[in-house]
Amino acid sequence: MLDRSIQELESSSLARIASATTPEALEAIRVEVLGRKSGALVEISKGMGKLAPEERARIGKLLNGAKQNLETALEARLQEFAADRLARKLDAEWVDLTLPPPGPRRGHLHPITRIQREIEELFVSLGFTVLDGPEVETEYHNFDALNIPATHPARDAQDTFWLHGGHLLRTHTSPVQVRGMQTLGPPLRMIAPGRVFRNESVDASHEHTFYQLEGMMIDREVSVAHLIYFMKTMLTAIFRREVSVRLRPGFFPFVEPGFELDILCLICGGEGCPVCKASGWVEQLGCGLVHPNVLRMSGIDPEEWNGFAFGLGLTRLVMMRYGIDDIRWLQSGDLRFLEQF
Ligand code: 2U9
Repeated sequence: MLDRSIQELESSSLARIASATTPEALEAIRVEVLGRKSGALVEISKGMGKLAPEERARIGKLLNGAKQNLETALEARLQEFAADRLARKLDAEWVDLTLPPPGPRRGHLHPITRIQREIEELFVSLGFTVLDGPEVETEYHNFDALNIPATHPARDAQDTFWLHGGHLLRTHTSPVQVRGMQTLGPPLRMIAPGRVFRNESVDASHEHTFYQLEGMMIDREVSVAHLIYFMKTMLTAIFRREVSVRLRPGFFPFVEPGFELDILCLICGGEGCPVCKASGWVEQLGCGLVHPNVLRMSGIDPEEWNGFAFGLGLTRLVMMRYGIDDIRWLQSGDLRFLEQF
């Protein structure tokens, strides 16, 4: 008699456990069936008193077996609920980890900043100081001190943003170097990266605001050989491979002799291609030995000291490295463009 009621209770409880839909429903079954005080199993066990000892042992075993199975079934069903809840939670909270994280997106260094920092690190490792200076300059520091007299065409050509009061927006970073010569004095090694301004009509290869990097070394007995060594070292670092350079005569009021420096075309190896306009060489920068007038005007005796100087368009370098065909992208602020870097 007790056996059957135990088996019936067990099988009906197992069925109810299997069809329970909430942890609360399970808990109710557990209390009702396994409850210590008034659980169904306990009720049955109360009937064991009047049984023969061997019968009591047998029923006792049945009861424990039923109790074990029911507790196991309850625990397993609870685990299913937990797994189900987690699966729903994962579903609800699934995020495409390939998507950028919500909230502020990770910033990017602007390609110009990236290349400027590379060149700065290189020159600092070569004992150069990185100088900065005012973007609003005096006519003296931007022109006169650079041996560019008032009448000199370079002054006009360099369409300058003149400001009230005779100041101007610097057209090159050379005035920074003039200030460097005045404050640091020889011997000196310095570079001056930064923004420069030219009142030019904007198109795919001209901007009114662009970035330059100029540099110079003043010491005793500085020769063109020193100039070539430092330019080769810099360009090899920038293009991350050995470069061949050549100098061509070039005129700049602030250097004598002045040169245009070319590198052997990295695309065609000198054979001739559209990049080098079939010349095999690509112009990189202007340079030369600092004009004695420039040294003298900044208090440096050209009889005792001399030096080399160079200037390159950082913006142009970035366009070459990343194959950017329109200069206007660089100051467009267009995230689609900037996020590529
Ligand atoms: C001082 C003395 C000499 C810097 C120089 C160049 C030649 C040059 C251009 C390169 C591309 C400007 O951005 S660009 O258009 N610059 O070609 N710059 S020598 O000579 C100096 C500078 C400062 C005191």
